[in-house]
Amino acid sequence: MTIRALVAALGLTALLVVLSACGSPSEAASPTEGQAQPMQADTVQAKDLWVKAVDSGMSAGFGTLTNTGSSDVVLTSAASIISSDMELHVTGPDEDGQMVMSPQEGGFIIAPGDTLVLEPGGDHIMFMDVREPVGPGDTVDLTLTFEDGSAVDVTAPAKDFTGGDEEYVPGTHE
Ligand SMILES: [Cu+2]
Repeated sequence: MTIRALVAALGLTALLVVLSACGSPSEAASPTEGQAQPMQADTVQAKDLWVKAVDSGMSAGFGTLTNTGSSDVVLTSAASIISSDMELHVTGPDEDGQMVMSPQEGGFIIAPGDTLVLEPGGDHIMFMDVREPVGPGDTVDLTLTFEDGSAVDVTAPAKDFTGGDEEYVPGTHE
């Protein structure tokens, strides 16, 4: 090996040491790099939730869900002890222009920073089969489950409300 080659080899080694030395701390300093995505349920902020008071049968839940994260969140199901069967519904005109509600296949997608508004006459959480009367002021426990399997428990007061009585059109309407 010539002197020149040896110097070059040493220089390269020194350069590699310098590169790896400054590589590790900068990786460690980056808070997001190499970390798992937060669970979807942890990035959703639920506000102003309420449920329509009802003696039995169908009812609906409303409020807002805000995605505070940096990835899409998909609400795929809701569950509550007051109704064995629940669905996520959208409301829109049928062929005759009458407002009807139907299941949202695949759930509600909420983009980062967006707020899903659940309101009478629009999107809502549907209680298909309430067995026990739910009176105004009662508290309804709800579990919201997201696409990644994460879930959040929320409570919603029941309120008297007339309206939101759109006709129900069971799934796969098209
Ligand atoms: Cu509905």
